[in-house]
Amino acid sequence: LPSGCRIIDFTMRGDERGSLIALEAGRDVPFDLKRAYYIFGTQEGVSRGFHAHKCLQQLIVAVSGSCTILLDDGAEQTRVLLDRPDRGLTLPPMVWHEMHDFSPGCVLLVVADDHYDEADYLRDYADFLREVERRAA
Ligand code: T46
Repeated sequence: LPSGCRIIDFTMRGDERGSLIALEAGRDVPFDLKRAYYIFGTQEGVSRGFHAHKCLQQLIVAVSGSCTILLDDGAEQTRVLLDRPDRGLTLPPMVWHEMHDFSPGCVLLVVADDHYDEADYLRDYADFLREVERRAA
């Protein structure tokens, strides 16, 4: 996995009624949460993402269904299957990510350490690579 990307297995609060998972800042999620959003109803054959963040830290969970996430730190690409509601993937800044192969009914829950800010996105791959090089210099 790219540096800063981590798989986190959540504690299941299950009983005979079913399951519950809680995401608490500093305990289950390694940053303070300011925002949650969820992605659902993705049309068949559609891919999403295709950007990196300059500063934002996020954690992504397939709470239902599955998809593949491609992670790219500018040097290497890794594919991770998100297919468990009890497992999250941290998405640090400066990792280009693309979500592919959405299963029907896939619901992705994402928590983030800041509010939505379009200025934090690098949506052009060449710009992303330039920023990777600038930060390495
Ligand atoms: C990310 C991946 C995993 C808002 O107005 N507020 C929000 O909090 C978000 C996340 C999006 N938007 C608007 C911006 C666009 O007009 O919703 C629209 C769809 O967003 P976008 O095309 O960026 O969606 P994805 O699925 O490509 O990317 C999203 C997140 O934006 C992004 O931060 O890391 O999921």
